Amino acid sequence: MTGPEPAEAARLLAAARRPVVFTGAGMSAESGVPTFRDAQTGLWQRYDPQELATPAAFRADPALVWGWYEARRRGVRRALPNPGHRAVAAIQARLPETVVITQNVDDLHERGGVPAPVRLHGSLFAPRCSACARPAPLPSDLPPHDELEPHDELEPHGGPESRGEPEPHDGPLTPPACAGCGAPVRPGVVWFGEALPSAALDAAVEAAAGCDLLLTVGTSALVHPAAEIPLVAARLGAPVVQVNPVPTPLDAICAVNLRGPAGEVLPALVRAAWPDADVG
Ligand code: BJW
Ligand code: ZN
Repeated sequence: MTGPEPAEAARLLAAARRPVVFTGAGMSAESGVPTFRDAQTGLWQRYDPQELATPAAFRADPALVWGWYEARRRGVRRALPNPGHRAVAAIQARLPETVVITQNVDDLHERGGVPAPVRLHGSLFAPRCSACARPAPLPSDLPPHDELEPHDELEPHGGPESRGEPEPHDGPLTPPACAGCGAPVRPGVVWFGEALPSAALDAAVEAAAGCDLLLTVGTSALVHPAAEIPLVAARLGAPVVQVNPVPTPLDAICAVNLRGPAGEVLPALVRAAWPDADVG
């Protein structure tokens, strides 16, 4: 990184004691996980959120919705954390009071070394009953990621899907029935019109209100209430540093805007803040 903006961001990070890292889909883009709203590649360019990401959509066609989320879950299983995820882990390793808040439903922060991110929009890996909310087991289509042999490890930038090859079982898939009440199991994510998990939202607001730096990475900041988290930090006087290749509605409140991909900007930022940092 060169120029005054990266140097200022590195100075703010080096001075922080309780940073918040707030992430969105762009954080995982370089791992091959599609974002939602990017032109050409975003999921909402190809799919209608009203038909896939609302409670009404699931009621209308549970197999369509379950099949789509299962295909995405399999895509995430093939993805690997990128250098940006590892840089976030390096920040938390350096500053143990760091709180990582993510809107992402993948598990790449965990696999990248952040054991317990605050999850505002749930997870692809926590299905539950659509009626009684009882947690349901994940369909056992593959061995757990930890048990993959090295030669089984799939490409970081997407597998067959990204090469345009058909996915096995892509398409509608009848969801399993809840072991308790028999109702269809649903993905454990937060759809439009649903409340965010209150413990996660409370933890996020508290962390943003108490932080001394908020680093927002790879989010369009269009989806509420998550998009308000950086605003809480800014309102209470914490500097906000944004990492995104393009402008967002947060630009105006940011002390520094670092235009670029997270997988390049974050490792450079960490190295600039702490020259001895291990960012892989
Ligand atoms: C890179 C990069 C690289 C690319 N490096 N960067 C106030 C105003 C207006 C509307 C509302 C409001 N309050 C609530 C609403 C309604 C609604 C909403 O916000 N709608 C707006 C879209 C208009 N919100 C809700 O419905 C929420 N619920 C709610 O409000 O409930 C109220 C309630 C209370 C009490 C009882 C009942 C109800 C729920 C929102 C749930 C969002 N769910 C989704 C889907 C999750 C499941 C799934 O995965 O399918 O969450 S939508 C989708 O958007 C997903 C994401 O987490 C979320 C945010 O997207 P994100 O992460 O910002 O991705 P993108 O694609 O938008 O942006 C990517 C960015 O990365 C871009 O900027 C790129 O440039 C950048 N990038 N490559 C760094 N390499
Ligand atoms: Zn049930």
